[in-house]
Amino acid sequence: MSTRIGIVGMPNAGKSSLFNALTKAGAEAANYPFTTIEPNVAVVPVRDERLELVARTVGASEIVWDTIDFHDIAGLVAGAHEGEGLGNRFLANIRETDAIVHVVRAHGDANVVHPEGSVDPLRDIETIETELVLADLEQAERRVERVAKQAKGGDRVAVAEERWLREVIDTLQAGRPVRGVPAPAEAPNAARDLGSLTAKPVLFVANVDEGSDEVPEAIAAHALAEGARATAISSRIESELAELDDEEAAAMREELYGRPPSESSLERVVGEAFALLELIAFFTAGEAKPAQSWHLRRGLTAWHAAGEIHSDIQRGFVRAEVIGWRELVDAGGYTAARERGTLRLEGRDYVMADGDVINVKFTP
Ligand SMILES: Nc1nc2c(ncn2[C@@H]2O[C@H](COP(=O)(O)OP(=O)(O)OP(=O)(O)O)[C@@H](O)[C@H]2O)c(=O)[nH]1
Ligand SMILES: [Mg+2]
Repeated sequence: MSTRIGIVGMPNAGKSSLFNALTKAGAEAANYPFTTIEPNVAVVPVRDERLELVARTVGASEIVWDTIDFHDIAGLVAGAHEGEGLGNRFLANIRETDAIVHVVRAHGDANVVHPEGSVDPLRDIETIETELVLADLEQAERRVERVAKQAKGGDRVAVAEERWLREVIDTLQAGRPVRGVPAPAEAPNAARDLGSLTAKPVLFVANVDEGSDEVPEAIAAHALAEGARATAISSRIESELAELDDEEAAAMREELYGRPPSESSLERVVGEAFALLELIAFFTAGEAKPAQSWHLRRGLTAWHAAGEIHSDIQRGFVRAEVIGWRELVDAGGYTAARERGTLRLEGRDYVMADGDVINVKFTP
């Protein structure tokens, strides 16, 4: 399943500009708050040079990129969890995402209205974090009533879940995120079923002035303290650069930043999101068939990889042929790789490595 990311932030912080840059999808970006009134979902292919080489080596018919879905929602203001500024409805749209990108206004362009009248990244971060906590609190209080009824009936999972939810409620009431309260072993799906926003990993994206690509100190320190990641981008410039072809964009970037950046700011956002989720890439590829990229949490096995590809393939898993992408390219194909001994047979517990090419043998 593709990775899903929800974009949050204050009105006019630059969420839709980032979204546009990521997708060139043309979601409306305009200089007044609450421009985004319908949730926008953008499907962004994650390009990977390694798969291009693998596809060419094995004579694949085409390339199918794995994707990230970015959900752009309207700006959140204080009171959003109660429906202020339509915020609550939008928060519901990102309950099922894997991670959150928190866009923080850090540019000083006086032409762009700030809903609070001044630029203050830490104040804005606190406003948004408070709204996420309050939205989770409301959700947890609603859920605990339902679970408590089941628990009364003696359901052991419900008993464990109810105990966990009461701890979650205490934590949220103290203003802290659900992230710090691990779900109990007896109710491993409790966190997922709550759809908690503050349990998700966070990437702060500082929306900085054109020509800068440094995360302001206050934001970096805040991210560090929370165990979150942070990166900087100029959303508006990036959304404009996204309209140009690659060569023009590279020339513009060099002019803006005074050096050729090794990767675009957008690639950095995607890369940071993957690092946040601790994802690695793996590939499937065969002659005259589509070559595909997939992503998996680091440390998971060939069996989990099979499940990403198809539940039937996971169910009937027998063994897997595995080879690092470079060994496959160096050998010039599967047959030669088999002769060289670089194509290995692995069982279901093999821990996947970044860049592995896998072919799962399964009984249908
Ligand atoms: N100078 C400057 N302006 C920006 C930047 N990013 C966004 N803007 C401008 O700020 C305004 C708001 O940007 P949006 O991307 O629509 O903001 P948003 O966070 O989606 O706002 P809502 O949907 O209303 O919550 C637009 O006029 C953008 O052109 C930036 O990096 N620098
Ligand atoms: Mg918007």
